[in-house]
Amino acid sequence: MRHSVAQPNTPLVTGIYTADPSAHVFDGKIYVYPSHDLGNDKEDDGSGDHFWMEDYHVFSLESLDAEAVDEGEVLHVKDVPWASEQMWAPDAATKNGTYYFYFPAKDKDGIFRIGVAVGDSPAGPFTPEPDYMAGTFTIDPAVFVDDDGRAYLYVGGLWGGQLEKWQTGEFVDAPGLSAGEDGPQGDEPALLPYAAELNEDMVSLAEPLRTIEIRDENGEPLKASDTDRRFFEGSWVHKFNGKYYFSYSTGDTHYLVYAEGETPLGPFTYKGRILEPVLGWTTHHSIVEIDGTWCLFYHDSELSGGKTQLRNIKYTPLEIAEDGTITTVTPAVQ
Ligand code: FUB
Repeated sequence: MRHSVAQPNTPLVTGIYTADPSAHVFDGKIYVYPSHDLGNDKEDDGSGDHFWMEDYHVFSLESLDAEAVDEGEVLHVKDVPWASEQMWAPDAATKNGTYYFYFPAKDKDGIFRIGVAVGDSPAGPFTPEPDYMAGTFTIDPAVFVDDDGRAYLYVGGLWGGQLEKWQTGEFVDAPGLSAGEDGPQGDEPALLPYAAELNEDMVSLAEPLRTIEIRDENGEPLKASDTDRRFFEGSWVHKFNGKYYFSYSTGDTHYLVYAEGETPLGPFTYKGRILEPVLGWTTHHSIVEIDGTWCLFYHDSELSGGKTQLRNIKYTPLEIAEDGTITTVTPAVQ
């Protein structure tokens, strides 16, 4: 497998297509947990069916200018008893020397759920739990472990991520409607991501998933029509100078943005834009401090010449002011 020496704003991995990078420092080493894009020829109809993934590879880097080493396949859909397809954006966390790999996939009924797989090493392999995490739905799991050891799971995605289908608390399919038409419109409050604290075991929810509030500068919920700022997918949480920052993708307007809060579960107030649109439809990220440098890991479609379903992960240093304000990054390739 080919891999590259890491440089800012340059594909970290060139031998396979990768997306949705969740980066962490575990045991003094950088680990990146991305999706593995295989792609297919389906039209982009808003359902996300053109994002085709069957397995996960983990990449490790000794430093930000070292080679990204492919640690190999760490989990495959065929080894997950409850999953049928679409192993989308994952994340990982650790507690007491054990590593937990969180991933979404469609269950046998075509409903996105969140699974967890467990291993002894950050490089995997990971053994999946026999069933998905009870009470989970939708996509893009991100796990934040606070300084006190308490861990929180964040999930959610519009359109192909199925959030619109959970508005009643039950899964209600709305065939015939195209992307976004079955969600709130205009001045109605936008749909929100969900989160819950995890149990000490890291493989189950300590409470039902609940929505995370994202407010505007007047304390009002962001509106459905506010597509430059409302949540679409790709949750991430980082802590900076005692405050919590919930960041996400705005999807069809292609920004990465962030909101600030006093607790891990919010409420959060919209604060600004992290990344301008990249080449390709999606953008999805993680934010992590590495040896004193805050970094944004993200993806674009540079290697495939702009094919949205064939993406590559990158990183760029982030400038964060003392008050938590992030300087907006304009990608080198747009
Ligand atoms: O990679 C598949 C989906 O595309 C992810 O789950 C979304 O966040 C978007 O990047």
